Amino acid sequence: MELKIHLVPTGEIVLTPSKDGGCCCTNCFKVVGSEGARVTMESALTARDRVGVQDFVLLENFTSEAAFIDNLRKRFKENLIYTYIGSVLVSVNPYKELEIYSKQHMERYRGVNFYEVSPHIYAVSDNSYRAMRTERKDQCILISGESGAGKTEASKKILQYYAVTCPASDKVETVKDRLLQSNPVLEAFGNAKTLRNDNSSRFGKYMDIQFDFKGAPVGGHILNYLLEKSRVVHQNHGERNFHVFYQLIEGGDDDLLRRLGLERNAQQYQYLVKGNCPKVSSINDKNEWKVVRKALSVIGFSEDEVEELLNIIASVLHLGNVQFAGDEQGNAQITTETQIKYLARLLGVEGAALKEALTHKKIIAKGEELVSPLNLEQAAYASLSLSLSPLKAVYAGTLVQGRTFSWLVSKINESLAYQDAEYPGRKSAAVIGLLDIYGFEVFQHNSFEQFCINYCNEKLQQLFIELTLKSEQEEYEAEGITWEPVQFFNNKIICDLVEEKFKGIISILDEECLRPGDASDLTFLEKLEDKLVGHAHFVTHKLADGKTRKAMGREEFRLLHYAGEVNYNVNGFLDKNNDLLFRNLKEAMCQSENKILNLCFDQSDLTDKKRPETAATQFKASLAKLMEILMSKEPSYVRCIKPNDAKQAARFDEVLIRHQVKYLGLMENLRVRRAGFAYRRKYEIFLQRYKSLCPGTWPHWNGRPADGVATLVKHLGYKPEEYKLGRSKIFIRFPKTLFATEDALEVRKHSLATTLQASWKGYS
Ligand code: AOV
Ligand code: MG
Repeated sequence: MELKIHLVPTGEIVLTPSKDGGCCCTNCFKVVGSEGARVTMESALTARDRVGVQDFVLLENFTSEAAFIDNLRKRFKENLIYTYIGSVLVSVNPYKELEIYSKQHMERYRGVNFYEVSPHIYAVSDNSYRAMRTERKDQCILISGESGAGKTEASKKILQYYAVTCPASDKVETVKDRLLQSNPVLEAFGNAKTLRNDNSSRFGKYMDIQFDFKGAPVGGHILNYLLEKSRVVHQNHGERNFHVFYQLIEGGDDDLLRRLGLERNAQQYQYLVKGNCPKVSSINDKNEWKVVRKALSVIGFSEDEVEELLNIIASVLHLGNVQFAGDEQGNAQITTETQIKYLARLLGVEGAALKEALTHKKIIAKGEELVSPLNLEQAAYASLSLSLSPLKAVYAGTLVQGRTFSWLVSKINESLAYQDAEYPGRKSAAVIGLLDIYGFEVFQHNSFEQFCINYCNEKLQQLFIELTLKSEQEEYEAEGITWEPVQFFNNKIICDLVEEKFKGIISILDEECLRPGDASDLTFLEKLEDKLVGHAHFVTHKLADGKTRKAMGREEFRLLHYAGEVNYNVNGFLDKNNDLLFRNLKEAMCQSENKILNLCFDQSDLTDKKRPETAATQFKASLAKLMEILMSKEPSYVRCIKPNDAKQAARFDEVLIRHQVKYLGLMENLRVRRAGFAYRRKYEIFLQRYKSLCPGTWPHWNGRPADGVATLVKHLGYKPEEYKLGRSKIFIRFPKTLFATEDALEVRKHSLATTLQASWKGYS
């Protein structure tokens, strides 16, 4: 039988059956033997070796990537998915449920210092919470890692931790519920199955959790970033549309489906079968539908609003099934009356007006409206394989989805908004922000969306580099300790390549979008080649000397991202960046009786002469704002690693993991952390942990903690080159010094426990 020996700080030895092998704290080691057997200190220490070190800074060979990976592997094998690099949490996706998220586990981390318990997402949550409470400073937790690495799961665990452990009252309970329930709703409308992840976030999310002066969560606010709208009309092979469509079709009751004119068969809908995988084994759409319906009610959506929302969802599906044919003159005609009938009813528009909008082009020239029918052949020619009319339906579909999603977020924000009953208008005391964006992704075919997603990841990586290095440097300075800077790859060069004014890819793209005449995706690529050829992180089939690179397609450019190379196909870049809805479709939407659409498309859309900013420029501006928000807060980091591409448990793909360790800059992170000193701790905490090792400090030290630590380390025989005393912390240079102290502590606890047991025996 497998047992755990649990050496608690008071010195007792507790033998408990090991459940899933998961370690519950730093002092837990799995040992093999029968219950009641005597466990020697040596076997306990050997067990500790087996599970590796819980903080990479304690690795003896800290510059070795092999040692790093080895430690990660040892821990992963033991289901220890969390490891620190100082205060940064590294998390490896276990791809299976672990029993480490119970209420008891949460309690174990409450109010406890980082290093007293084993690494956990709850430790990071608790640490941020306590820092917010004691220092009254806003916090943020930045979760990064590639698609499928576990960011969204981590953010949900953090939210659950606050919901369970923070002080409560009736009103707070409502807010907690709403905060938690916002997840299933946003995931239904904004997540989808991709090749990388069955529940991939297709939008970026930053959520502020607002706390009052007593530390209770009292409100929240969500900022959403660029939804991958194009998914609504097209999915790559093996991928799906947003979950909500399948949930509705599988889970909606018969009456509802009848009202919406939908059949309970996803195969019927063009927009649901492009990826040829409407069913996914890991997803139960029917059950999820129930969860989402309940969540909508908890958040405070009225029955009418839900109905209007579902009308829109259903109409997107009908829109996808509208078909066109050319009449004798070659003009586009709609051949599917049923769809128009449903669309008219669901959207609350005139059927004739909708038909007209889908088959005609309207332009305003010199103040005059010109309406002309769309010619199917011309249109087909103009947009290659797609004819223009369905293309308009496509536009309507994506825009409706995009705007509906934004409406959904604003509605959730209304419901989460903090209102101080005594002092209306008073802001919450402090916030903890959670950032969960779409992870870096590379597919066979990468388009505008991947370009934006990967750019967003570059920005986040840059923030990580700046803040970790900067804060490290600041800490040494504040403590009056000299250090040597570490070389690292700064990805600013790639961020500049994308976003720099006039010279960057976004500027060049905007220029092409605004240029009248023959601007196309290919002319955009030519412009990129002209301006960027020779850049260290930009590659196309054209070489600087005018020759061509054979291995690359003529419609592609490659960016050498911090996380790897990605080839982007320029097809659709201009359209997606322009993000324009045809005027007559816009008019039709503005006339809609559907209240949500009415809010999403208002008349100013028609009268506003100013050209709206392009999608990429809006995204760039919103990211810049996000960086400002994050910079103004105290950050904590969770770096997520994906163990394999097969989404399987217990599979540690070393090549894949090594690649992530490299691009996440974890080795540099570790080196910086170790540049001077492997370990640092506030005097109070250090003294509390080790005071039993020195007669001068045990059981109490009455003077200044700094002097107590000085007495303690002198007694322990620390050599002058092994440590430094800063203003508020002790800095220890080598892990072995700390290991020796930790071992001494174990021995001390052991002997204390033996003494205790001996004395108990004496009583019995
Ligand atoms: P992501 O957010 O990082 O990808 P998720 O958080 O959605 O990745 O995780 C992907 C899947 O891995 C989840 O659906 C779970 O099945 C599993 N998983 C992740 N973390 C855990 C955990 N701690 N315990 C158990 N299973 C886990 V993306 O949104 O695609 O960038 O864009
Ligand atoms: Mg996610």
